[in-house]
Amino acid sequence: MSNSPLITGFDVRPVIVPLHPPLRTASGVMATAPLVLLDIKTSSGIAGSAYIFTYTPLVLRGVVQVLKDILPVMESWALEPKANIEALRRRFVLIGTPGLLDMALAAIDMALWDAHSRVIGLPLVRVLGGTPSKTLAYASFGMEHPNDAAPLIEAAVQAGFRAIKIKIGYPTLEEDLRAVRAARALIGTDGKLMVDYNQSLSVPESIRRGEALDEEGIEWIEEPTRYDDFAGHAKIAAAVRTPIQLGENLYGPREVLRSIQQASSDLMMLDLMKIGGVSGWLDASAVCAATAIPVSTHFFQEASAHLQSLTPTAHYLEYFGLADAILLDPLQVTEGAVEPGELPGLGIRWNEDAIRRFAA
Ligand code: SMN
Ligand code: MG
Repeated sequence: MSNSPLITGFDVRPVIVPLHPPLRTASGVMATAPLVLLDIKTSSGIAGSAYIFTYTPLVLRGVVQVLKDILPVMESWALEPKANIEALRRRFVLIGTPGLLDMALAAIDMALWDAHSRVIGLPLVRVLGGTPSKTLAYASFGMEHPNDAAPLIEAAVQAGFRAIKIKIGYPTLEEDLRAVRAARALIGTDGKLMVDYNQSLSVPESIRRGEALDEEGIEWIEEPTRYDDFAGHAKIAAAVRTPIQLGENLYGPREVLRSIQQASSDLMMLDLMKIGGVSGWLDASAVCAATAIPVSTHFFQEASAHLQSLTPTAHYLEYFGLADAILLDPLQVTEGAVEPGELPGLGIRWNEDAIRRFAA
C-alpha cells in the first residue's frame, strides 16, 4: 500500500499576460502570452502548480477544456508522477499526442512533480538526486528595430547577462547583418550572440545567409528552416560553420532522437512543455547525453533551471520571463547565470492578485 497522498482535485485557470515589448519573430508577432495555470490538489493538503504557454489565444480555451476533461480521470490516484503520466499516456496511444494534447499532458506532468516535491519538502532538483547548480543564461529578444533593441540589450548587459539572443530573418541578408552588428556593438567582442530565424528561410537561403553569418562570431543559428525538416537542417548544418540550434518545437524524446539521428543540428533546445514536462525532459536529456549534444532550454525558465542542474550536457538557459507577471518569485540572474532556488518543488508560487487581473 503506497503512503503517497491521493490526488483529490484540480484548478485550471487561463490568463493572458502582456508582453512588453511585443515579441516579434520572422514568423509572427506575439503581443501577449496566453497561459494555462494548473493546480493539482492532494489529500495531504499540498497542491502542485505548473503553467503552460499556448502561443495564441485562439487555442487557450481548447487547452483548458482538454485539461478539464482529462484531469478527473486521476481522482483518487496515488500521487506518483512517473506512474501517473504513463497511465494517462496509455489512454492516448491510438490518437497520438503531439500538439495540444502533449501540451496538456506536460502541464499535468509538471504539476504532479511539483506536488510530489512539495510533499517531500525539497526543490525538484534535489528530489531527483541532483544538486542546484548554475546554468549560463542568455537574454532573449525579438526582431526589435536596432534603435529599440539598444536599450533592451544595454539593460540586459547591465543586469549581468553575458549572452544575448536576437531574432532575425529580415527581408534581406543585409538587414540581418545590420541587426547582428548593432547587437555585437552593444555586447562587445566577449559577449555571446545567438540568432533565431524562427523557421523563416528556405534551405538554400539558410545556407546563403549562414555562410555570411559564419564571419560574425555567432554562438548559434536557431531554426533557420521549418522545425520538422530534419534533412534540410542537416544540409544547413553540414554547409555552415556556425552551430545550428533547434528543438523548441520537437514533441517528446522520440522526435529529439529522430532529429539527432538525422544530424539535423549541432545543438538541441528542449521546450519543457513540448518535450513532455519533467518526465519527458529526463528521457530527452538522457538521449542528448548519450549523443553528447549540448542542451539548452526554451521558455519555462523556473523549472528548466532545476532540470539543467540534472542535464549532463547542459549548455544555456533561455531567459524570457513569460510568466513573471503572475509569479511571486521570478527567476533571478546573477553574473549571467541562474540556479534553481531552495523552494520546494519547481519554484512556482502564484501571484493571485495578478492572476485575477489577467484572468481570461
Ligand atoms: C520563440 C518562439 C515562439 C514564441 C516566441 C519566441 C523563439 C525562442 O523561437 O527561441 O524563444
Ligand atoms: Mg527559437
